[in-house]
Amino acid sequence: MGEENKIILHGTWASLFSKRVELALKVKGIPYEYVEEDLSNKSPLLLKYNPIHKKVPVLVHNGKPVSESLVILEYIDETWKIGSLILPEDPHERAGVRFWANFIDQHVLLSVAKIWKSTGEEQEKAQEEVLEKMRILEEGMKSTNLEICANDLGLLQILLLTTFGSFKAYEEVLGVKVLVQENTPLLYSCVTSLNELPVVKEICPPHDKLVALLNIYRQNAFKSTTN
Ligand SMILES: N[C@@H](CCC(=O)N[C@@H](CS)C(=O)NCC(=O)O)C(=O)O
Repeated sequence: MGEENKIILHGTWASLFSKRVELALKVKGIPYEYVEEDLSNKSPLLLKYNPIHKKVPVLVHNGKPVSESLVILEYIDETWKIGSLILPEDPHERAGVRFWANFIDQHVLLSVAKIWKSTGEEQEKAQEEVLEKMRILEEGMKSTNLEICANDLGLLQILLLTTFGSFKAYEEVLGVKVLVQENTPLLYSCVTSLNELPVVKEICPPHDKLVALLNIYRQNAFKSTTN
């Protein structure tokens, strides 16, 4: 890929949304330049490329920006017809994958965020909410015959991995489990086996570095709800 195909990703190393895009680019074998953003001091380029949300990730393809991780993943799939597909070809299957991707992106993540902002009984309630949504997800994926555990990294695998791949670090910081084998055996085995793929190991942040940062997030998230 030459200058006519210059790809730059603005992200941050611990962002699950940035990791979605990194994983998709790696799965497709697309070379890219990576710009690490400091979210406490966003670069003028990030503000220029994503003036509405001012968030990472932003993919810049030949100078043209694309924002919002799910939009970027579809853009990558449609632009580079190489490697494995992120979304299935069949329109009905695509619709099913998009439905569950939105469920993870909106409902599951919302409940996970509640765990970060609570303690004690409130946190237990939030954990049960996550576990319930995971059960719905597992049943839904089974009944729509979506191959969640295939070794190809499609959209749902990418979302599951980036949401729950670092579940051990989450548990260490939060003190409660977010991915429980007895609750959702299929999702648990899917995430743990995909975690072993070399391409996934490449983008995984080191456990101790992540735990240190998540501890800060946890303190800040908790502080902002008690102030
Ligand atoms: N819906 C967005 C979420 C992106 C997002 O929340 N990015 C965070 C980092 S994890 C961010 O840039 N936050 C900066 C801010 O809120 O100012 C996506 O899917 O790309």
